[in-house]
This record gives sequence, structure tokens and C-alpha cells, in this order.
Amino acid sequence: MMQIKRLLCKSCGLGTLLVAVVWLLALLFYSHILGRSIQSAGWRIDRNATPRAELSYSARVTTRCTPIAAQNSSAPKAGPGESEPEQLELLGVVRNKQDKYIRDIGYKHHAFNALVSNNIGLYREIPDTRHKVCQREETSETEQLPQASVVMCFYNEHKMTLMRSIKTVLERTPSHLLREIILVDDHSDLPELEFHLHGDLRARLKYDNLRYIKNEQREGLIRSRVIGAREAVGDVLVFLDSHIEVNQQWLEPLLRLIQAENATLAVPVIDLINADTFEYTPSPLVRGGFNWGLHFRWENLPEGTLKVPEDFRGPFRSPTMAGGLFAVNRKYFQHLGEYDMAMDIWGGENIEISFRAWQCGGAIKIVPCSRVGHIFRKRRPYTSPDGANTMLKNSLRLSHVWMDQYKEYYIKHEKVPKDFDYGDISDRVNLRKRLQCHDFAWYLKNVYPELHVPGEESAKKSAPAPVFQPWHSRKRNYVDSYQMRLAETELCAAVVAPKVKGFWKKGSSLQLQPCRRTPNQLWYETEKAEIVLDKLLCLEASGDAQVTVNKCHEMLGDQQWRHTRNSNSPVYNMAKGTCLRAAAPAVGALISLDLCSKSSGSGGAWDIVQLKKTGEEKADKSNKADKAL
Ligand SMILES: [Mn+2]
Repeated sequence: MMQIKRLLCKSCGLGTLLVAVVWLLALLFYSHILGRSIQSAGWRIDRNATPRAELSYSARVTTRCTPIAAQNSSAPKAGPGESEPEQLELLGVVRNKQDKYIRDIGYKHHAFNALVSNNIGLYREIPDTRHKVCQREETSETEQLPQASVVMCFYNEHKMTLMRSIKTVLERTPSHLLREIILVDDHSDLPELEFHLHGDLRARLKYDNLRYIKNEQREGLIRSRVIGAREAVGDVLVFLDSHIEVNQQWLEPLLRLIQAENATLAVPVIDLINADTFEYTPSPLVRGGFNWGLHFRWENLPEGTLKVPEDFRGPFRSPTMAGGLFAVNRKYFQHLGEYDMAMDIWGGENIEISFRAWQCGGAIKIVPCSRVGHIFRKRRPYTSPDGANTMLKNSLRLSHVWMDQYKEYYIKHEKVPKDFDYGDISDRVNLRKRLQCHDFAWYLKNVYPELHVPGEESAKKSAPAPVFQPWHSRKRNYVDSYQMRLAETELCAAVVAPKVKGFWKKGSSLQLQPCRRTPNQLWYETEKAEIVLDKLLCLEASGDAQVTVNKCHEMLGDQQWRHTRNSNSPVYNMAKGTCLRAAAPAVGALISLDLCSKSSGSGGAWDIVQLKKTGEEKADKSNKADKAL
């Protein structure tokens, strides 16, 4: 009996040992794989590593050529690797399947190019976009300013982008003005955010006053903000989006305004970060308005606002605000009734707090010397948990509380069903009574006389018509014209499609045709690096790997290209990070997008044949060999 027991024990000891060894091996293997996948996913483990995707660019784009910025033809040509824009444009190069995965899943989850964001890393320099009249002296500690609590709410934000948002605040805010940063995680469920996020943030950002609140269930942006605000202890609350980069001395002008006017909501100018390329560009000075669908819109400042340079310091009164970024005295925010806690997820809350602030004795002002870059996306990447139209419900609530008889214009405009349930609004109606707020007619007359009220045309003739300010001017400025000839062939990129009403058929694909100087092979490049066929339609990376000509949308990204401007060049798309490639060196072969590294000798190298200066072509070719090295 004992013997059997001993035998059993022996074998069980051996078994345990075996199991342990197997587990250990599995664990080692797993951590190895994990490490590799973390690294290749763009999360650098080495904290000191600087992302320098551009360093290995020449190795990846193997066509012996150097990419050039060429954003401005009048600018002197910089040598390889010298100028800032060059570094930026290369961050999106798709090198392999892993890169492609990061890019594609990033667009799916976040609606921006996560590959570029990963490659930028935690921090980068951005252009100081303030007007020259803005105060630039270093902020003195003796200047008495209130302390700010930054409240940043997010749901399933891209991790590197979130970390960079926080990092820029830490880098560009004097520490004596920053009381704390409060992160409110609205019950994110992306794996990269689920575990150890707070620990990761503390380790990488090294900031002790970073507080992290995770909601037990999805609350939406609106309630999350209030949850964060109630935890804050600073004098001033600063609400920030989670995909931003604050600019030089962004906070001080906001605090100065709030110190002077404690019932004013101070809004920075929201600069543009391109969702495809992360290029940072200044926003024009505009203010917030709305239409009768209660949709926020940007508008020109009233005529005569900007007469002398000093006027560019602002601040400017704004009828509404975009909502993602603003600063407010914390006590005043409480006094004003925070947000409507029965509003769900997203939408309408910015219009609601705008009406409320103005009608109840406060103000909204834009502070042009405070600049915060924001990634503007083409779509909102998430919905409410039950797919409900939260914008409709929220807008109905606010219209019933704040708009008096004018709510009918909204209801008519949006064709709201009569029985749509927007919940109980009695608390908010009581708030309006308690604060003794002005009615909506007062708001329209005193704050937003430019808004066209249906049926009141005649009275508004004197006011300048509100015009949507386009981000990019409509006029195209051509800086170059050429054919794109597949290297070592006489075949050119062409569109073979009939013209419809003077335009090429939109969505037509590209193929190789014998080179001829016919309009369907003539490409005109704009100063924004769009490539326009026959000055009509833009070359566009559409879908996964298709290339078509389409209406120029002026949002750049998938209609923005880079090449070396001479021969044997890759033609690189800024949004996709991939390059033009012909399926075969044959007439009729389709042109699509593929890894840039495959360009060499296999349908991806193009001669950029200038339309004007054909004679110089050969000289160009001989120069290029030196540049390549
Ligand atoms: Mn946003």
C-alpha cells in the first residue's frame, strides 16, 4: 500500500514538474510574442526610443530616390531628411502586414491613421500658430492666476493618441498652473485600454497628479464630464478632448480671461490635425453658430471684427461653442447647472450649455491666443450602446427647456415624431427659473442677431449673412504638370472612361496606356499635393487598394500624394501609406496601391515626365543617382 502511495507521489511530483516546465516554456514564449507584438504594434517598450520611421525610409522605398516635401514650389528644395514636413509625411509608410493591420484597424476603431499616430509617439513639436500680437514672454510664477483642473473624458481612444494628448498638456503647461489632470474612462472595452492603463500612464508620463476614474458602465461623454468635474479641486475646469495636442502657452490666456470675467466660458481656437497625416495646421478665426436642426456650425466673425492687428488678440463673443474644449470657473460651472445629466452619450450638450450660459447671465468667448490642435475626423467612430439617436433626444430636451416657442422651428426642421420620448425635463426647467434666465428671444436679439429666423427675412437684411468658413480655399493653385510613365516603358497612367458633362466619370480607375499627350494622361499637381487629372478630378486612394479619380474634396489625406518629381520614383499616398503600382507592364494593366517597398522593378517605379520642360529630363536622371545615396 505504502509502496503504491510512494510510487503515485513520485509520479505526481514528476507530473507537477513536467507541467511546471511546460508552463514556464509557454510563459516565456508568450512574453516573447507579446513583446514583439507590442513593439510591432507601435508601443515602444524602450522609453527612450524616439520614433524615427523616416530613418529607414530609404531602405523601404527602394527605388533609389529621395522623397521631397514639395508642398510649396517657391520654397528652396531641402536635401534628403532635412525638412520638417518630410519627416511627417513618411510616418505613414506601410512597411508590412502588421503596419497595414494597425492602419486598417485604427481607421475602423478611431477614424484616423493610428499608424502615423504610433510613429509620432508621445510628443512632437508643432507649429506655433498664434498671431504675432499674442503674448509670448515666459509665464511668470508671480502672475496671480487661478489653478486649472484638466478633465479629459474618453471612450475607446487610441492609446498613443490619448497618451500624447496628456503629454502635451504636461509639456506645455506651467506646473504651478496645473492642479491635476482627471481622466474619465467611460467604460472603454478595447483590449489595449482595459488592463493596466492607469499604471502605464503613470509609468510613461511620470505625473503624480494624474487621476483616473473608470465608469462602471457606459455613461456617455456628457455625464462623464460631470463625474470628472465633481472630482476636481482646481479653481478652473478645463475640458479637453482625448485626441488633441495643446500648443504653446495655451492655458494662460484662458485663465486670464476667466480671472477677469468669472462667468465667461473661455474657448481656445481649435487648430486642425489632419486625421490621415496628422499634419498640424492653423484654424482661421471663426466663431460658433447653429442652424435650426440645432447642428453646430463654424461661421465667419461679424464684419469689422478684425480691423487692426491688435484685434487678433480677441476675445470674441461666440453664440455657441463646438463643445470639446473649453475652460470655465469651477464654481460657476456648478452654479450654472453643470450639464443635463439625462442627456445621453453625445450631441446637443454644447448647444445646451451655450444657450444656458448666455441666457443666464454668462458668456462664451473665443480666445485666439490659446490654440489647441484637434484631430478632425470624417465620421464619429462609435455609437451609443443601444444604437439610439442621442443627438435627437438631447436636442429635444434642450429645445423644450431653453427655446420657448422657437423650438417649433427645430421640430419642423428635423421632422421630429410627435410622440418621441425625451424624458423628464422638470429639473432643468426649474434650473432656468432659479437662475432667472433670459428667454430665447433675448438670446436671438442680443447674442445671435445674424441667425435667420424663418419668416423674419426683412428684419435681418442689415446683418451680414452667416457664411460657412471652408477650411481650405476653393481655388486650386497648380504648381506642376506631368505625365506618370511606368519606368523603363513607354506606358503612362491614364483614365480610360468617357467624359460626362465635361468631366471624366467619377470613380474611374487608372490603367496603363501608350504615352500620349492627351488630356486623360495629363496630371496637374496643386500646392497641397493633390494630383488632378486634366484639372478636373483628383487622384484618390479609395477603398483598400483601389486608385480612382474623384471629385476633389480638399480634405487631403487620400487625395494627397508624394513623389520625387523626377524619374524612377514611387508615388506615395499620404493617407494609405502605400504606393501606386501597375499590375503588369502592359497596355490596359490596372493601377492600384501596394507596399512602397515593392516599387522597385515591379510596376511601382514611375518617371514623372514634366509637360513643360521635357529637355531637362535627362539631366535630372543623372543627378538622381547621387541623391539616392
Ligand atoms: Mn473630438
